[in-house]
Amino acid sequence: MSSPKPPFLTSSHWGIGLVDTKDGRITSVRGHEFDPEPSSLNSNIADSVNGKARVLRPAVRKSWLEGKKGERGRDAFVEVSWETALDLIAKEVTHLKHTHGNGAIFAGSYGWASAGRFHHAQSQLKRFLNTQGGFVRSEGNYSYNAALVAMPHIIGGSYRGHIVQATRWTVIAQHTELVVLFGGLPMRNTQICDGGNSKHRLAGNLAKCVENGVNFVNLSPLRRDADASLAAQWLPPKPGTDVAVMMGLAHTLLVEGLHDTAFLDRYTVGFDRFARYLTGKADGVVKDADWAADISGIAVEKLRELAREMASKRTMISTVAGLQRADWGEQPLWMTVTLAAMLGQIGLPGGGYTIGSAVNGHIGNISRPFRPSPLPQGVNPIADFIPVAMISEMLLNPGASYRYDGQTRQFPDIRMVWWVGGNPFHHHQDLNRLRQAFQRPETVIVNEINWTATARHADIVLPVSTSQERMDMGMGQTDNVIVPMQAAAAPPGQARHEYDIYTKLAAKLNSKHAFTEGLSADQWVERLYNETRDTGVAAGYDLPDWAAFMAGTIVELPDPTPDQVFLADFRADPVAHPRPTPSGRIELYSETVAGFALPECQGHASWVVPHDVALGLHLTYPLALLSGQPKTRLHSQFDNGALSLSHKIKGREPVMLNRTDAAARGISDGDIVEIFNDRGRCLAGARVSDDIAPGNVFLWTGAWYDPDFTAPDHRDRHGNPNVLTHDKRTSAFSQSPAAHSAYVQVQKFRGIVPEITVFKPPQMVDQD
Ligand SMILES: Nc1nc2c(c(=O)[nH]1)N[C@H]1C(S)=C(S)[C@@H](COP(=O)(O)OP(=O)(O)OC[C@H]3O[C@@H](n4cnc5c(=O)[nH]c(N)nc54)[C@H](O)[C@@H]3O)O[C@H]1N2
Ligand SMILES: Nc1nc2c(c(=O)[nH]1)N[C@H]1C(S)=C(S)[C@@H](COP(=O)(O)OP(=O)(O)OC[C@H]3O[C@@H](n4cnc5c(=O)[nH]c(N)nc54)[C@H](O)[C@@H]3O)O[C@H]1N2
Ligand SMILES: [Mo]
Repeated sequence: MSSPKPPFLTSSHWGIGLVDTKDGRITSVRGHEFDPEPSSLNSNIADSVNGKARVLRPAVRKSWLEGKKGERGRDAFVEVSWETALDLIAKEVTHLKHTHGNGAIFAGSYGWASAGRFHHAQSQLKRFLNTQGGFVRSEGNYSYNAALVAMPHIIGGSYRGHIVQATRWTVIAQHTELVVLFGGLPMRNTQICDGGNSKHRLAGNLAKCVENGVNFVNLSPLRRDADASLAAQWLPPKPGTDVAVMMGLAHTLLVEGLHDTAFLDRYTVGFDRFARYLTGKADGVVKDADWAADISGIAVEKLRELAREMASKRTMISTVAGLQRADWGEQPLWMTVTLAAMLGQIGLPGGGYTIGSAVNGHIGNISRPFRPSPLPQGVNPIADFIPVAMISEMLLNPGASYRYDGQTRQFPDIRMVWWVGGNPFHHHQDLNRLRQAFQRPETVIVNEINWTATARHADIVLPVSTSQERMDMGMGQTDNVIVPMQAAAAPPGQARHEYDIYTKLAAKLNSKHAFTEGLSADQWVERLYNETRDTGVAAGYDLPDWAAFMAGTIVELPDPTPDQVFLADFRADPVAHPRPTPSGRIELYSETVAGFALPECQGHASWVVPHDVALGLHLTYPLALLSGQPKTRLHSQFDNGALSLSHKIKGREPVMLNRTDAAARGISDGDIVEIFNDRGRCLAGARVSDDIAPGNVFLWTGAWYDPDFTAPDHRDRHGNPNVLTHDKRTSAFSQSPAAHSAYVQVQKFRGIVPEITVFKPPQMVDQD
């Protein structure tokens, strides 16, 4: 096979990239002409992979190395050889297996890692640990966990399947008159898709909607959660009140006889139970438009008008996943389905609902005709798992019991945590609590590209390559292309491919053949491609052979379902195509869920007041904190890259606040502010705007957590919202992350603005 020449092809969660190099170093990554609207996130890569924060050598926390406790996150590190680092790990794994068993190893290791089918960080770690007797895993994700647990009870089947089957925007452009957006349709979020987003199509599809006169209503605290081109009517609800808004709409439909009783009778169960609740017969509270207006702050006439308009037009309801990353996040899901069922347009072209419209750029835009082969992970002999967002809870409460999806379960007693391809000190809620939790295990191992806060909280840090530095094959979760990924540069310093790390470790632990099956990394990529090609050829597609593929072509496959309408088959014939629920129908009331006997979850959509409001914390901390996804990067990845840095204000992450809230606090655009509540505090840079409704602040996620241990509450210098969010999760129904429900106060920061330290490595010392 001829070796590829620059620019090298690569693939990332935000799209295909062309990598330029000079003297063996990556100098820039740009979009590919294949994509008409390439994401600008590529421009973060070059500076970051060459940045000061890069982990260049294996390192061990000094106290841990000396057998002392110390404090994770504060201690200095000692750089060691690979041989020493791997010997230490082999010794720990052996010790744990013999003393506590593999059930004491947690390798849930949640996170997005990088694109590429073979060098997928979590798959590599899990395959290795499965050759060693297994590990405790985590179940679900931070993106849409409440939907993963709740939707099978409500409409049946897997929620992952539902988003792949979402009604296409091209169908909406043709058939829909009104799109009602709960949480908007933030274009910043549609830049990405897990595993690859090779062609960005949403903007083009939305332009068709506009051309055809589709109307949009944006119910979100952020005006620009609906692109300006949509000319959407903006009705900002108070965060966490969408269920009340939807109930107010539902009540108007009901009392004005605008609901579709024929649809409800034929396709759903339990509407009577819900109606008794809606009208107050069940609990004495009438959930009418006045009630909803009071709770949400949206004018009552607007709600009544909107309900009537929705009933009179072909209406698509779109609810963002962000709404379920909030207190009682299962409820907006159930209420979206209930409202759509009352309108009776589910399964009609351009009618019904989509949940999670902007959770990635493919939803409603494209899917793929067949699945590529993943790296097989082997069999995990340990059955135990935790719901993904219970990491702190688990580490702080070994042996304690908890509820989840109707079950009562027990936490394992974890002694070792191994994290790869994820950044819990970015993604988890209540970082001060996570810091406490991370002091508990005997050993923490982190494989990282950069000295993230998570790496700084480890005992052993292993430096790894990035996807631009290795050969792989890219094919996203729903992408219809296969991308040859070429190694553009060698990993710097002593960074290595994770496959090579586990190969060495497996040799020390007598499982080398089980791990490698005798193949090198590149031979594995070839095997996965050939398996994928076989699947494709069997399905009737023409795919190049391995050598031709790797020599540099992007393979595009046809869209299997361009005219897809969600639940069309169920609507056409509910007997032939029943839903996989106990009744075979949409369950507006679920006996199963009612049987969980959870106080705030009654078996139908219910309104529950968010925690910080119920506790009265919003009286002291009056601003609702929204912490959606960043426009300038993927989560925390490449936060030290050019695009991400260019949006910072004096090095701090921007926080958007309304002009009146800023004026009331003497804050001007560009000021450094302190955001705080009972859980923590951080600095950020003020962006004063009319595009956010009063009473809210928006601090997107992903600024690398940079605690200042000399400041109150270990104040974060940088602007990571998770020092402010709570770790109570949505509810005992699904135990999902509930980041969007925090209340905060903001003040102008009058102290000396500290330097950001997290973009440099931690202190390195010699061993005593
Ligand atoms: N407040 C708040 N918090 C949130 C959210 C929110 O809306 N609000 N959203 C949540 C959501 S939806 C998500 S998905 C999570 C995302 O949380 P994460 O997925 O944890 O975030 P990333 O920054 O993508 O973390 C990936 C890490 O893997 C590293 N990495 C990349 N490639 C490799 C590799 O090949 N090997 C190894 N070993 N490491 C690699 C990167 O350097 C990075 O540190 O955040 C959640 N947190
Ligand atoms: N550029 C970029 N794109 C990304 C990501 C990234 O890190 N960077 N992450 C990806 C991932 S992993 C995920 S899961 C998705 C997340 O996709 P979403 O879940 O759609 O994203 P969020 O940004 O959390 O929320 C969307 C909007 O909901 C609004 N909102 C929040 N709370 C409320 C509320 O109570 N009521 C109403 N009506 N609106 C509310 C906020 O204004 C926010 O802008 O994004 C993906 N896309
Ligand atoms: Mo996510």
